[in-house]
Amino acid sequence: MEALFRQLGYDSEVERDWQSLAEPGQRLGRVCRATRRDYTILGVEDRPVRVRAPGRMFRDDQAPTVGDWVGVRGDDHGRWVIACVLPRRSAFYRRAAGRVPLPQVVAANIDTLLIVSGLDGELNLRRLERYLALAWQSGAVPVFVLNKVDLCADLDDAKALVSALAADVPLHLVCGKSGDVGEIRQYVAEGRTCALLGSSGVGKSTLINALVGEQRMEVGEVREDDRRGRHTTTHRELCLVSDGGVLIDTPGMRELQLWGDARALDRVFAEIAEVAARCRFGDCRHRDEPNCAVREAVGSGEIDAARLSSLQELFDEFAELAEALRQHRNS
Ligand SMILES: Nc1nc2c(ncn2[C@@H]2O[C@H](COP(=O)(O)OP(=O)(O)OP(=O)(O)O)[C@@H](O)[C@H]2O)c(=O)[nH]1
Ligand SMILES: [Mg+2]
Ligand SMILES: [Zn+2]
Repeated sequence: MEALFRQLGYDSEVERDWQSLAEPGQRLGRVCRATRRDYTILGVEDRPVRVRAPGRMFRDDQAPTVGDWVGVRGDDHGRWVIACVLPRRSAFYRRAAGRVPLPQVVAANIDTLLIVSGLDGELNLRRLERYLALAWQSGAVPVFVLNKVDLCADLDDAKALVSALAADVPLHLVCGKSGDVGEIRQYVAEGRTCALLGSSGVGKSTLINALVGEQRMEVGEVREDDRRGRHTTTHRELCLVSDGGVLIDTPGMRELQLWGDARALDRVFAEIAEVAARCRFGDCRHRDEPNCAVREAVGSGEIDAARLSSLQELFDEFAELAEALRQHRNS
């Protein structure tokens, strides 16, 4: 059990949090799978156990997620139920579907976020910016992964496009199909947790299988019509790598609505934030304000116009979220 805990990432911080929360009879484990109110937990017994979370956790927005450390206790019927969730060290949130502004926590206690794209089609740079806006708020470190190098005619071009987007984010080109994933193995180590994020069909599960060295995750064909939402991976799942490390597979996310604070955009659009310091107004949105240094820089070619419109679009979405939250609180 001790080896399993180490592999799951148990360390002095988890130990300290657990000691301050644990009540007699409770046991500690880590959520490896979550579907609605059913959870699978590792570490409680010598095999994965199925547990339920009490309804109040969902009402209070305290629902556990994959990657969470949880305390479980036995109920009157001899079944395990989740009693508490340990504080999260990091968490990747997006806005849940629906009109009411609510967060959905995709995965918790992640060290590295592998944001995967497939090189079999056009790279969606605007979507990568959206991922980064959420990633920089998560507390985990984002890494870009371009998969399917075997299907790309111009790797240098793809590389240049993505590194121009974020010079401070590591970028790796891999081939899940042939198992050529050496570059990302550095993030998989004992006590470390990596989550793979990205659209359906980019090869997240294929990469996990290559890293684990066996067919642990189901892999499916790339679908022409992603809109029907038939993704191969349908739930989030944490899996252990035999020589150490934890990988979290996620279903392709079609909608990646923003959650959190617009300030995250300063980091995603660092080159614009730098020039914006010279705009006349501190809260300049670079639209029709006078003496706008950013619009001037777009005019001279110093700043890419597509980057500015992307920033403005994400900013508007954050503003809309803030307004929805305000109305929700007042209702
Ligand atoms: N040519 C090529 N195909 C790949 C590569 N990696 C994955 N694929 C294929 O891409 C398809 C989708 O792979 P998956 O691993 O199921 O993709 P996913 O990202 O997990 O998709 P969802 O689970 O739906 O989110 C499969 O047919 C894989 O065989 C690669 O490096 N090269
Ligand atoms: Mg998958
Ligand atoms: Zn401006």
